[in-house]
Amino acid sequence: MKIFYSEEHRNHYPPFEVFDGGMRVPYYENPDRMDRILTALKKTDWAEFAEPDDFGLDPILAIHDRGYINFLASCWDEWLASDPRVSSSPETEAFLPATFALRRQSRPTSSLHGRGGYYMMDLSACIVAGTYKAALTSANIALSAAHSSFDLQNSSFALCRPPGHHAGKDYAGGYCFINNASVAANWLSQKGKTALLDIDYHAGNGTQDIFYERSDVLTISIHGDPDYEYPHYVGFADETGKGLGEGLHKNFPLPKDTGNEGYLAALDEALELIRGFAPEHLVLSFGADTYDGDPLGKFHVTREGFGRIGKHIAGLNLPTAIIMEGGYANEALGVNTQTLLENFR
Ligand code: SP5
Ligand code: ZN
Repeated sequence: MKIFYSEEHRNHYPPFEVFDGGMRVPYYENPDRMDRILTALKKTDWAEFAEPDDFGLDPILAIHDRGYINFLASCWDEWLASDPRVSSSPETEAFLPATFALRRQSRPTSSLHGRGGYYMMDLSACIVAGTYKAALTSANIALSAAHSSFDLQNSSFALCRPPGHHAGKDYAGGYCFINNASVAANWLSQKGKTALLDIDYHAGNGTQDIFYERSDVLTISIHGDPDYEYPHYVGFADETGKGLGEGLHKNFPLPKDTGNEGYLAALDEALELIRGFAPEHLVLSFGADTYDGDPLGKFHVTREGFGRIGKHIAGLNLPTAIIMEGGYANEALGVNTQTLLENFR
């Protein structure tokens, strides 16, 4: 299996994020996650690593707002220039706004924080010097996997970092800046009917927003019910698409303590919907944070569960671009990812 990866992500490693209650904690979405996956995959006899190609900004601007991308591009330099405290010790700093545009107030304002609070949804998509380039490279990794899956009509793995599924047209959040899976699915949708299945523990709010009114891409997300879980406001069962996209989005909000059996029951329903849609391509947003031991999740999927999940999805027999999203139990991340991927060889 082709696995697209780049070392560029290492330059995106914010020194902290902020949890509910205002608590600064070490950034959960860290470079070690990639090392764990790399170590596991390098031991297999089927992983074929490749660098991503550079597809330029066009496929990204097909999904994201130009003002938002400009903000990502210049944010760090502006933050550095704005405050002597920041420029004197940049390695302990990250850009984060503390005032947010409530219910999408109508426009960003020109100051850095006036853009920050408009283009961000929370306090965990921290921007540092290497963030923009890492996010662009991550999108190129997803696009490379999509191209490869299309050209070879088989499955490929995009080892993306930072992840993408919480990022919308014009906002960052939940460790995500550019919606890698959406960029890939949008590219594939120009080649043929495409479905996007999101199995990260958290609702794929960004992906949902991006395709909500589109009829050419079926989007499905299986996740912790937003009634108790982040991202709190998106991912409910009654959100089914709008306009031309009505009926082409589906959420499976699941209760706390969902284990293998409960998870697979929802997954099988999702797979039936995908079969009914009859796509030519699948994009799989894969997060391993449904794992039993994940510090940010409340499900109990086991290693064996990831094997079964992979087997059921691979049973669709579709060329699949598998896009890495979350997963924070670093010690188990390599083996869980490998176990899922093994079904797609
Ligand atoms: C890509 C992805 O998986 N992003 C997830 C972002 C989740 N951020 C919010 C975390 C809320 C943590 N709640 C505290 C649980 C500590 N035990
Ligand atoms: Zn997640």
